[in-house]
Amino acid sequence: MEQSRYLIVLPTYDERENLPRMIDALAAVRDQIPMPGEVLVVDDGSPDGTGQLADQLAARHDWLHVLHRPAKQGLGRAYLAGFEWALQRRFSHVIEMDCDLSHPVSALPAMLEASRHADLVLGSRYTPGGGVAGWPLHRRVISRGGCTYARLVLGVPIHDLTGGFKCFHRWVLESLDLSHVRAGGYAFQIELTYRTLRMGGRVVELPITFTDRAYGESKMSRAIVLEAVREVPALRLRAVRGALLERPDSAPDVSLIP
Ligand SMILES: Nc1nc2c(ncn2[C@@H]2O[C@H](COP(=O)(O)OP(=O)(O)O)[C@@H](O)[C@H]2O)c(=O)[nH]1
Ligand SMILES: [Mg+2]
Repeated sequence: MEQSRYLIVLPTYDERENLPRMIDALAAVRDQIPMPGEVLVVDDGSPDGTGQLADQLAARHDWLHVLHRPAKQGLGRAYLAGFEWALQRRFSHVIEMDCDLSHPVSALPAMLEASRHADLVLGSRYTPGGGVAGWPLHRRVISRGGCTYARLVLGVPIHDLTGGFKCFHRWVLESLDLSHVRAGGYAFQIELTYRTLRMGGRVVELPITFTDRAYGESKMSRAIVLEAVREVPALRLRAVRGALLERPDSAPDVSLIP
């Protein structure tokens, strides 16, 4: 790939109030990011009209695109559709980011800078310097507990395994065999990071402060938490059985990428 170029994938479901704010913030930070890039909104037919609003915004910004999917299928499926879209085009880096302003847009330049020396950069709440603002106690406990549980069961030195702000090098997504990704919610994030590590990918945690959404509703549910509780040991088991792809020959030396 001759030039580095990022794609930010923004999954949306009923984010009418957040989307324009998010796009304004992304427009403002573009100049500070050390490579050119674009943004893809993946909307699952939001009843509140987020998809139509995204189309209107895309008419104003040539770097903004919209993928419409007919029904709500969960975060994981939306990301997989976004990854496929990215891999069909010439993007060298693919970023996951929530569209509720919880992930700091101001961290994007540092994230892409860090990606020069990593195959996967995680925006991390639980590494020194990171944090969470505005979450009630029960959400803090679920999130911290979930990360510790996953870290111990999988035996990996990662502090934030469930976060949804991360930057993949293209080769990682090309090598992961995305058709075999099972999980949909938090477990989706855990699965992708774990499989990247198993493949020999270099994973770096970049401290970020996560801020609870000011508008709209969280789509977190009991089912999403339970899926993670179930899927984490299942993932370890698949790894033990050799059912996860490890160390493909295709891994380039990322230090060669300018
Ligand atoms: N396209 C799509 N986006 C979703 C779906 N579920 C959640 N999202 C989006 O994923 C992001 C994170 O979801 P959110 O509810 O904020 O999760 P939380 O931060 O863990 O509470 C937000 O931008 C949501 O709009 C879904 O089923 N489809
Ligand atoms: Mg959120």
